[in-house]
Amino acid sequence: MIREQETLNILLSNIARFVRERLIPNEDLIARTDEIPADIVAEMQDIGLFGLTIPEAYGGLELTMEEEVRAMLELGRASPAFRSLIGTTVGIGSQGILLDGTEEQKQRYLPRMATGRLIASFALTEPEAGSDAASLKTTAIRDGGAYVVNGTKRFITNAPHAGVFTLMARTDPSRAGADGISAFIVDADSPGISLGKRDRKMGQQGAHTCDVIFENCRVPAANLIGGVEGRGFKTAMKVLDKGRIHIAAICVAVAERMLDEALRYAAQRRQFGRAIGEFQLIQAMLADSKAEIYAARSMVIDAACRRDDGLPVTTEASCAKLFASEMCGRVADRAVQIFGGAGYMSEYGIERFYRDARLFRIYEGTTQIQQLVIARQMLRELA
Ligand code: COS
Repeated sequence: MIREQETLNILLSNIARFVRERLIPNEDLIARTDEIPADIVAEMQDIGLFGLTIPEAYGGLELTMEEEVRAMLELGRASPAFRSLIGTTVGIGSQGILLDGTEEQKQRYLPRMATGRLIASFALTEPEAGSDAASLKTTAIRDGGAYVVNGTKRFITNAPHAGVFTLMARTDPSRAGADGISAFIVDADSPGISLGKRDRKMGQQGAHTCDVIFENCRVPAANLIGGVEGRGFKTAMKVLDKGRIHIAAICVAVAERMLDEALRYAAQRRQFGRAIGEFQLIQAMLADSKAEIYAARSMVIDAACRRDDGLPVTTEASCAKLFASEMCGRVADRAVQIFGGAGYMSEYGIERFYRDARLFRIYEGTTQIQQLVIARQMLRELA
């Protein structure tokens, strides 16, 4: 639940101004250079964007889920690369520690994450374990006061900048599925960690991913999240429940931005003697987009409020992520269509959003995984 409307309004208007004045004007530069300039990163730190979800006791802003999605509905109006930079520290990289970590672990890591000086990444995916996360092969074998980690993690967002990884690894290789998996906090400068070269991607330039390779990397036993083996898969799933609501909010924000651009274009672009926005076939695309955005926005806020109420949200998070990401893809396609030939040209910027948005249907669980989660939950409830 929103705790203090007035404070939240100030935060939201600060983010909106930052998006308008600093991020949007730099989108093109970031797309060309594949780098977010250091001064913008510093401003993101100053506004507190890295600490949005971290409790006040550890130096963050302690936003509720509803407040977090409202913040993302603002931040997400700029290129998704900006959100990506804070996304893992605000979300999947820190939340495992927050949800299941010991007090000592929280005190050691969360305050530095809240300032944005320590970037957290989430290391679950592997070359042969993507959607089937429970089949991961990376091992963490106990050896005295440490675990020895071996394996490769793939497509790890923010790995090139990370100071710490939330790592899922198999502590019990005799158990093939989820039960043998544990979660660790691993300092990125630990001996035995190396990074692959940065992945070249279809879109979201400025957001960086790469492989993270562990070769006999010793992780102190004190860094086992919660101090208990075998709980890492559940930690990851709980983290993803929350992350999926966050991503759904970003999908809504990106769709709103694209629709704004398409609407403006339709109002000024003239063909056959009048603005193309006067043609009903263009209006249909605008109207369908508006209605679908409204539906997704309502879903996102509802799922967030349910989580704040302490209700289970696995189904709602997957529904919101599924619908919002697919909706965003449709809106991206229509926006390019409304722009016509200009939509295909880089200088108009809309093709960049079209490419950026394609990732939403894939990461933090593909559309097909969301379908599977939703249907399974329904069948489980019936039983
Ligand atoms: N919250 C808490 N616990 C959960 C959970 C959730 N959301 N989802 C599953 N679990 C628990 C289950 O209850 C089960 O525990 P028990 O055996 O004690 O009942 C355990 O975790 C294993 O779950 P399940 O049997 O459902 O695992 P599966 O391997 O069959 O499938 C899916 C799990 C497919 C849902 C999972 O692997 C997944 O989400 N994959 C996509 C991964 C992903 O999103 N990757 C993106 C990269 S990270 S950016």
